Amino acid sequence: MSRTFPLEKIRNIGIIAHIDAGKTTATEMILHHTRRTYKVGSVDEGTAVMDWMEQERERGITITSAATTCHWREHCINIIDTPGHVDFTAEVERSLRVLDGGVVIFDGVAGVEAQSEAVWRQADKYGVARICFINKMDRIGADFHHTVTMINERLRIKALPIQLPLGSEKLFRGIIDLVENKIIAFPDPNPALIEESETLLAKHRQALIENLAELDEQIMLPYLSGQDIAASQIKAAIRRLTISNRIVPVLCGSALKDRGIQPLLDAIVDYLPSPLDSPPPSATNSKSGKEILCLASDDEPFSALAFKTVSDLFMGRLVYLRVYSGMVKAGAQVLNSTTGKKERLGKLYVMHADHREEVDHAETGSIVANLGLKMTSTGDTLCEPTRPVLFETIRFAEPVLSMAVEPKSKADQDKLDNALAKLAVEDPTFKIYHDKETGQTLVSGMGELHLEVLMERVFREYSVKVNAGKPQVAYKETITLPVESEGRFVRQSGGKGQYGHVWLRIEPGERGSGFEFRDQIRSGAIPKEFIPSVETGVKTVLQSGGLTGYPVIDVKVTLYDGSFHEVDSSDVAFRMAAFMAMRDGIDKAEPIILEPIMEVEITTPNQFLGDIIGDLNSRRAHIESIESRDESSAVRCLVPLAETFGFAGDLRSRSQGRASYTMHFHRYEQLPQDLAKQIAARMGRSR
Ligand SMILES: Nc1nc2c(ncn2[C@@H]2O[C@H](COP(=O)(O)OP(=O)(O)OP(=O)(O)O)[C@@H](O)[C@H]2O)c(=O)[nH]1
Ligand SMILES: [Mg+2]
Repeated sequence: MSRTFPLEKIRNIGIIAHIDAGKTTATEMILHHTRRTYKVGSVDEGTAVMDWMEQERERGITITSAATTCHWREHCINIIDTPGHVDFTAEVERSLRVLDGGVVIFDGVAGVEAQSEAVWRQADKYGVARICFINKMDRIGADFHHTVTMINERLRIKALPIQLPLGSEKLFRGIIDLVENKIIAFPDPNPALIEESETLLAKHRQALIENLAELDEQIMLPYLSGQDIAASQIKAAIRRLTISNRIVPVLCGSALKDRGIQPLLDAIVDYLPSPLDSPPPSATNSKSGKEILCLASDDEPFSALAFKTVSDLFMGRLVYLRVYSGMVKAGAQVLNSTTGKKERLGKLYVMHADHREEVDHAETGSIVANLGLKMTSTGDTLCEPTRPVLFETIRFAEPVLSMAVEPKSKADQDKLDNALAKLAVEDPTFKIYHDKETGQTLVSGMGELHLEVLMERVFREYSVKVNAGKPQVAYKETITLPVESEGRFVRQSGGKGQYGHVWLRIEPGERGSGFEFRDQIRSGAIPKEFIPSVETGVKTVLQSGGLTGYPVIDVKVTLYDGSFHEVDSSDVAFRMAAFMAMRDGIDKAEPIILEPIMEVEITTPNQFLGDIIGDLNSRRAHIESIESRDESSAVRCLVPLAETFGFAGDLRSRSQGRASYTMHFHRYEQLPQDLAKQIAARMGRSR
């Protein structure tokens, strides 16, 4: 097996941004220029190749991240186009986890919008190197410099323009390339503009070199000694600084008008990292727990992370993999080190949105899909059985909204359960609960659009008509006091008895930390084989909830003591003992109810501002900032999700339809006492 492309010529990149910034339009243009497609796909006409799903084409938005591969200047670029709508944040999370670089797209009129900031933080978490593309320079109100300032201020990164727009709006006539020291004029350039741009070029190129000299020694030395600095030296410095996340180069253009796309492709190749430039992912030996250095090389043993699964009604289950080391052949046997089970890889494919191109092997740095893995889920590591390496799994946000669903026809209950289960496997932010007391099926997700899209899929893909209740806030519980709690499950009724006994330390975790389980049994007080059952018992209680029945989150549980019986101990007995210890423990640990708080950003003409602020105040909003620019203002605030129902309609009527807003999940916070009491009274269950 030999490589088609040397590793240093691979780029794994994501296109990320706020909704409607132009990610899919830019990706379609990239596919066109790299001759992957001959006809340019259009979001507006419902022909975008990357937005292949029926609902994406009808709604004109991206819902699911789509992968594709193209070639530019003898490099192989694997691209994932992600959705911008906040409800589909899991698609961005899983993509960023496996990518080396990102192209962040901004709408040149709106600048840095709320969701751009959110995806920026997600990329920070994974250390993904980025370049910025200020899009829509053809639109009225487009302002390159204002957007650069916003990137510097809001995203707290040094944004370094390596291009300037030549004119803007209707007069967007070209791009000034500060690195190559040239002007790229579009057809029909304006001579006066070109003349003016020569002065701009000289001034801003000097500023670029000064900025680089401050940050990079290899530019500083020739700069101080007054030497000329070649474009190749500038490029090398920008590459070093981008890969180490010290700057972001900023480019501009108009994806819709096909302006600036080729320079963008050049920048992807020139400045974004290859798999060799990215630090090896943190990995441990799944048997010994010791750290492993997993180098990006075909000569290393195979390792890969499963980051997405898709159920195809006809084909079966596709599992997307990012290969971190080694090579693997289709059909090979691999170890799933997360589950500890061996599995056989079926066929391997390179994906092009929903089209597959079969390949016989996958090499280091590649992104492929597999058909044949039955027991591998998102976040699992696959590897060569002789080197059982385990990568960190992917953490997804907790769903914030839930609603009751039932089939329109009772006969469809099994079909509905099956459809929901399949969708929940694909989407880790979509969860299903069966409420034993009411017999209802509850589904929860990231927002109204998320749940609506999924219920539509249940109908279109699984042919089940669904009655859905009104979306409700998905409250959570957590604890506020550390406690120690004992659980003993001992039964002696003739024959073989039951014996399980645990001591748990239950502590509050940081907000957003989820659940952590630690095993501190050292002296063999409980045999190793029963520890997973203790964890299962703990999780059961967290799922079924504390005082109100809402799931308990942000808890650290340590198993530190207990005892066992040679004959009577069993998995069930330890699960029950853990269950009892947790139930008691949570009661003693002063549980509280948490509610989801949303970050809302509203843009409104100034004359409606007062009225809108009044409305926000009545919704328990906390106003963080109000920024005014020309005739309009941008309000950023935090509002409990429970108070946002009907907000869209109110905003429309208070502003004659001229205000707009975006909203995304911020964090869980304690519900005020009076409201908590009401909910506890409504939901409280007797034990
Ligand atoms: N004027 C102008 N409109 C653009 C440009 N790029 C994209 N658009 C338009 O902006 C809208 C959104 O474009 P998309 O490419 O779907 O944006 P997206 O970022 O993929 O959106 P999501 O995937 O839903 O987050 C479409 O109507 C495009 O035609 C541009 O450069 N100029
Ligand atoms: Mg899109």
